[in-house]
Amino acid sequence: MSGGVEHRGSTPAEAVLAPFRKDGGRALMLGHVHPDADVLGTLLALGLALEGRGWSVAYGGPHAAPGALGFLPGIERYGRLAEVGGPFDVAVLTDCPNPQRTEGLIDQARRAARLIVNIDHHPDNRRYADVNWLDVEAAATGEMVYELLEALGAPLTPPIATNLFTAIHTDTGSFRYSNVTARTFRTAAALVAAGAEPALVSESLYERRAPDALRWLGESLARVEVSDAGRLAWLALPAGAVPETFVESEELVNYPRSIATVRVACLFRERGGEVKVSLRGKGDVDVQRIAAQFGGGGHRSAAGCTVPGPVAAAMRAVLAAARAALAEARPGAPR
Ligand SMILES: [Mn+2]
Repeated sequence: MSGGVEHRGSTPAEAVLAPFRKDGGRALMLGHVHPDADVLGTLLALGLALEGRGWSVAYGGPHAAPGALGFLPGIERYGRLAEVGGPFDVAVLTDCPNPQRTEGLIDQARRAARLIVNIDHHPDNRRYADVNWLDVEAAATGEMVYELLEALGAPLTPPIATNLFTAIHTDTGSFRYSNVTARTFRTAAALVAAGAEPALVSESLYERRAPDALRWLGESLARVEVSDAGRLAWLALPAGAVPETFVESEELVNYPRSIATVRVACLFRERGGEVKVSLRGKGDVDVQRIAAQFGGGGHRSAAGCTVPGPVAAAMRAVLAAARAALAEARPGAPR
């Protein structure tokens, strides 16, 4: 799968720009499993920019967009794809480190598209495309697609700006995480100037809970456990404990993360025979290395994996790995 062009850094090279330079063409914007705002916002932003230049663009992936992101402009274009269709001049994957996260759609895309482009900020990206643009310094793929559209001279319409602003907003925890840089704010400022509305995005993301959601939140938070002198905290949700749609719409792992002394926070969600694990690190623990031990991936401070159930067995295995990571990490207060 390797052998394609690889470009690293914050500015797109000509090899990255060339596929999008012509006026008119056919493109596929291909998402991954359980799409979040970074993948959806970037696929929509790039797709809308191409549509503005006369392209015909198809959008979709193995799962539909979550209802909570229904406010993203153009989201009605995105849906679950059984087949990718085609033919396409180019198929684009954003924020997708591993092509297996398309659940097989990548294989159809390779047959249907003349060129596959991979745009991503994950350090563990597999470089699976014909053109691979990787910027591990970017807080979100949203920052990269902003640079791409600037380099192409594409107009930043309010719908495009809102998609990219939301992508950056969510991947930075509302501009709070350690991945935030001066560049993040410069990009966000340009997007707000172009029509993204920060208050509207925040309200759409965080203030649209159903009344029942607070009861489910209470049920969930009552399950938080803390150990290892406060350095390890987790929240385990056995199958059926709270509705799946509620869990999908909340970043529950942020609650154990919010404890002052915590350096590794975990969320365990049992469904089917599997347990989905979300990991967050504060300070000097690299949670990507914990996730990688179980076939998962992500970033230094935010990673995930899926391990076999039941939830008690998953917790034993992952918490043991987390304790080992804590023991290895430099002593000292969390940053
Ligand atoms: Mn991302």
